[in-house]
Amino acid sequence: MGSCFFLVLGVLSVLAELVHSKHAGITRHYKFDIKLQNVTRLCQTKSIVTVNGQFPGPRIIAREGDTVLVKVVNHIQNNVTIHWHGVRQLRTGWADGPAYITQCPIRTGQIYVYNFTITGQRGTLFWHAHISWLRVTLYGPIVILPKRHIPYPFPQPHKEVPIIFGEWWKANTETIINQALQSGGAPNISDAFTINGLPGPFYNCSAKDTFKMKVKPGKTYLLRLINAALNDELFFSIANHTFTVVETDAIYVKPFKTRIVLITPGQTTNVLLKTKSHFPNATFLMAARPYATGPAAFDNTTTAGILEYHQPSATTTKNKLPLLKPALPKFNDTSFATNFSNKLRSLANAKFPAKVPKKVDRRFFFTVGLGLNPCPQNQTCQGPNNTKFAASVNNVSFVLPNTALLQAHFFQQSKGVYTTDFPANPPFKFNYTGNPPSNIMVNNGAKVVVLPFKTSVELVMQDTSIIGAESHPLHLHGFNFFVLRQGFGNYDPKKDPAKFNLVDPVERNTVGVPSGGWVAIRFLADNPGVWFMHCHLEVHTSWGLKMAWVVMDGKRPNQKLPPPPSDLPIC
Ligand SMILES: *[C@@H]1O[C@H](CO)[C@@H](O)[C@H](O)[C@H]1NC(C)=O
Ligand SMILES: *[C@@H]1O[C@H](CO)[C@@H](O)[C@H](O)[C@H]1NC(C)=O
Ligand SMILES: *[C@@H]1O[C@H](CO)[C@@H](O)[C@H](O)[C@H]1NC(C)=O
Ligand SMILES: *[C@@H]1O[C@H](CO)[C@@H](O)[C@H](O)[C@H]1NC(C)=O
Ligand SMILES: *[C@@H]1O[C@H](CO)[C@@H](O)[C@H](O)[C@H]1NC(C)=O
Ligand SMILES: *[C@@H]1O[C@H](CO)[C@@H](O)[C@H](O)[C@H]1NC(C)=O
Ligand SMILES: *[C@@H]1O[C@H](CO)[C@@H](O)[C@H](O)[C@H]1NC(C)=O
Ligand SMILES: *[C@@H]1O[C@H](CO)[C@@H](O)[C@H](O)[C@H]1NC(C)=O
Ligand SMILES: *[C@@H]1O[C@H](CO)[C@@H](O)[C@H](O)[C@H]1NC(C)=O
Ligand SMILES: *[C@@H]1O[C@H](CO)[C@@H](O)[C@H](O)[C@H]1NC(C)=O
Ligand SMILES: *[C@@H]1O[C@H](CO)[C@@H](O)[C@H](O)[C@H]1NC(C)=O
Ligand SMILES: *[C@@H]1O[C@H](CO)[C@@H](O)[C@H](O)[C@H]1NC(C)=O
Ligand SMILES: [Cu+2]
Repeated sequence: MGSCFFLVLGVLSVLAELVHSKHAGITRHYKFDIKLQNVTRLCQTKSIVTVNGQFPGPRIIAREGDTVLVKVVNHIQNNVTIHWHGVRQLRTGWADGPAYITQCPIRTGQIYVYNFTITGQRGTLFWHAHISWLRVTLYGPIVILPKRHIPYPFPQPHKEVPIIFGEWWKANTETIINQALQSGGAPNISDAFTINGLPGPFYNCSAKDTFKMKVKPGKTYLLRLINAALNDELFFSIANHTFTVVETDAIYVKPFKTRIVLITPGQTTNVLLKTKSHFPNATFLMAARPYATGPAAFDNTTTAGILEYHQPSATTTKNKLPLLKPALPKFNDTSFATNFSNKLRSLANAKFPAKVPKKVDRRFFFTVGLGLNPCPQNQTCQGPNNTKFAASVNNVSFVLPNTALLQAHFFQQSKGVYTTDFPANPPFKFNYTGNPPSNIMVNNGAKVVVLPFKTSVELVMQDTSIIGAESHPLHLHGFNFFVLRQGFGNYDPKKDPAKFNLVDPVERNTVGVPSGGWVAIRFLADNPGVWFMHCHLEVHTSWGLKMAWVVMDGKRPNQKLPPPPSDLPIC
């Protein structure tokens, strides 16, 4: 399915690379046909939305400095957009993808060419649909290799293997989220998690749908881990093996060893896996299951794959080898999560400096968490006490407009689309991690923060215990940020800043706001456009845990957002 096409593309890319100077990047062309495909999982055949009939979708492979052109053709009845998650999109905000933020949807029969250059990033990212819940099956890896002749800052791996986690529902997920938003209740939880699209042996009728990674003894493999699940952070481990974490969100980190990785939706983590030096007398399971902190029910199942050693001499019979299972933390092991997050540090060396903003122009304090909306008068609702579930940032539950914010901004037609009064601080103070206030109703609207070009921003995000404390993986479009510190309870603006790490904080695009705690980040707003920020638990995004930053043009021509491409979809 399309593999021949991609092989041809690959050969053309290599040829182009040979004739091209080693400094400038090349242009890589992809075509994404959005179409339905019948797929069988968990004893059931289901029609799912795919790119080119593939599930998971095709890999985008590029080098740092390359331009990527993806022609997306929508052959299905749903509106579609694609987001290149973590790609900075320097002055190419029109190619970012979130529906009604940077573009109107690509409608049935329409075409849109995403055109962006990968600058200053190398590692693993991923692409996914960015409208409603279509990303449940519309996702795939983005592999960004270093520039030619530039080595990794770690041993060259024998092989590189993307491992992309997904979440699977037997029912139609568009029906599920539409039902939930209508009724006000929580959406139905998933039936399985997947590794490269396969649930693995712990589910009914699923043993044949198990990801197998064949390895040789004594080699180093680079696993490109991606969490593309909708609603669940995941613990991941391989029995009897240790990982060395070398990169997160396409930024190198100081290497450290761990048997278990925690990865939130929206995060990517590159790890080195050194295989055993001799053929072992066992087969090893790799497994992932949720880290779940919230009050709601969650999918408490385990997805698994197999790490299979290639036998040099076929003496032992494979089937008789014992199958070893990895030990994973308890579903609510927040101390593991905290220890793991605190180990992540930027390389912060001469080649890969950590450019932490040292001065701060604007400080923001955002509460993130759940809330409620009233039930419409003629309806009964399934949220608590006949209400509708909502979620908010500083008590604003974001409502998507019916045209794109970026167009409204660029053409100075914001009236009736968005307002610029997003609060820099919570509208009322309370003990955020203690007893919630009596009124937990949210405000609804499309409010943004406007930032002059190159504003240096410090943002503290504080979880609330409204309805229940919960870890929220917040994702920022258009920027990486530095994670200065995290803590529990209420952030203390007098004491906590003294403990900020301004030397080697990890740089990323998605960070878990700790359950019942806070996280402080900094970023430099040097990319003009409109940039979405939201919880990457899709259920919370649907409930309104999202907002946008409008970053104004700078004075110089190369500090301005160019006009939109001529094929940009309109509403
Ligand atoms: C999927 O299966 C259904 C029912 O068998 C069939 O009608 C449909 O044409 C199939 N779709 C595709 C894309 O193969
Ligand atoms: C992609 O964008 C660049 C400018 O950033 C432009 O020069 C080029 O023509 C565009 N390519 C296509 C196919 O639109
Ligand atoms: C969600 O779950 C409820 C309760 O089990 C069920 O009645 C409903 O049909 C489910 N929704 C979908 C879309 O499957
Ligand atoms: C598998 O099927 C059995 C028998 O139908 C059922 O009891 C069990 O709950 C199923 N397990 C899962 C994980 O779905
Ligand atoms: C795997 O780990 C277990 C527990 O640490 C140990 O008992 C066992 O010997 C190991 N097996 C192999 C083949 O490494
Ligand atoms: C391999 O393991 C099996 C089952 O645990 C055992 O019977 C066999 O003796 C082992 N072989 C070797 C060479 O260790
Ligand atoms: C999750 O499943 C495990 C068994 O796999 C069980 O021990 C545990 O109690 C379950 N936890 C919850 C919160 O359902
Ligand atoms: C984790 O969940 C268990 C119930 O399965 C509960 O007893 C325990 O207190 C929870 N731990 C934390 C840290 O919340
Ligand atoms: C409730 O009233 C609104 C406005 O009058 C109407 O559009 C909607 O269909 C009604 N919903 C139900 C469930 O009756
Ligand atoms: C629902 O109402 C009960 C009784 O008034 C109250 O104790 C509870 O906190 C309410 N739940 C929520 C989520 O507001
Ligand atoms: C906030 O609430 C928590 C949990 O109830 C409590 O331990 C803490 O002392 C409270 N903090 C303040 C400042 O009241
Ligand atoms: C697709 O998007 C357009 C523009 O926002 C909207 O008018 C239309 O109703 C949407 N169509 C569907 C099927 O959702
Ligand atoms: Cu969330």
